[in-house]
Parts: sequence; structure tokens; C-alpha cells
Amino acid sequence: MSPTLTLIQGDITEQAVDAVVNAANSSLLGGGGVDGAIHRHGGPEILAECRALRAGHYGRGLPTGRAVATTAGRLPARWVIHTVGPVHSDSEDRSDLLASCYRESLRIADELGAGTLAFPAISTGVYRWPLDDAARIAVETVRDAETAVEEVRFVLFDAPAYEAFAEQVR
Ligand code: AR6
Repeated sequence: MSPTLTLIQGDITEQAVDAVVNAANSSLLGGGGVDGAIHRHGGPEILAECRALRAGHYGRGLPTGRAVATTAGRLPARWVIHTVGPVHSDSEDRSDLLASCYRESLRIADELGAGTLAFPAISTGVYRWPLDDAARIAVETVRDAETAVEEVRFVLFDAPAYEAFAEQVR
């Protein structure tokens, strides 16, 4: 089954869903944007789990396009699924890596048994992916996914991001 898609303009740290996706970096040790907000609102428990992942299976960091889960600390969600988007490049097509972030996050959500999942617009901030193209990849990938997740909520921070996603969902 493919999930129901919903769009909202807002802050991903306020979403009461089973899992929220973090647009992280390979270090898993925090950063700005969504990543900064998730760690700030979620508290130190999330970072402690990320450090444990780095000390264990992910000693070299989380590769671009992959995803891994931690609990969600004080966020109103059960889990955070950390994924690493690609930095946009004009000389190389990295679309499949961006699609992989969505596919892998859904796969981890299925492993966890998450029924509701919130995504930010991965790679569209610090990693400079053009919004329209990122929205197309996000919506197509989620629509095509075989998953037991019932609702995928795209949480867009500002009006341009919301509009870009709305254009794809229409
Ligand atoms: N809720 C929802 N969306 C948000 C929020 C929020 N609280 N805050 C920002 N956005 P970015 P990236 C939007 O830069 O491009 C970090 O430093 C934002 O407007 O968070 O994948 C990581 O550690 C934009 O549309 O992620 C990495 O180093 C979108 O979320 C790097 O940035 C993604 O912007 C990852 O860059």
C-alpha cells in the first residue's frame, strides 16, 4: 500500500507522529536547520544515542542516502529517523541519493512499526537542493513506496517550500 500524503506548513519538532525524520549529516552529531531544532527540542538523550551509534556500527558515520533510528527524547514522537541528504551538485545527478533518503527512512519506519511519519524537505536548506526538484523527488518516491506506513506528513517550514510540495501533490 502507498501511504496517505499530507502537507503542513510548520515545525517538525512539534509533530505528534510515531517518527520524525531528521535531515542530518554523516557525523550524526548535530548541526543547524532541522537537525539543530530536533536536538534542541528533543534534549540530550538523542545525541547520546547518536554518539553510541558512532561508537558502534557507524564508526565512519552514516553514509549519504542511508537512515538510522534513535528514540525521540522529549519530542512528541517515539522515534527520530536520521538520514543524510546529498549536497546538491550542478555537475553530477545525485537524485537517486535524495530518493534513497525517503526510501530508507520508510524502510526503517516499517522496521519500527511506525504508522505515521513526518519528513522535512531533505537537502533543501544548507545542502541547497532546488525546492521544486526536491519536492518532485520526495513526492514521487513516497508515492511509489511499498510500505505499511499509513500517513506520511511533509512538514514544510516556510510558504515557498509548502507551495513547492503542494504543486506536486495536486
Ligand atoms: N521544521 C521543519 N523544517 C525545517 C525546520 C523545522 N524546525 N528547520 C528548518 N527547516 P536543513 P539540509 C527546513 O538545512 O539541507 C544541518 O546542519 C529548511 O527551511 O535543515 O538537508 C545538518 O546537520 C529546509 O527547507 O537540511 C546537515 O549538516 C529544510 O528544512 C545539513 O544541515 C532542510 O534544511 C543538512 O542540510
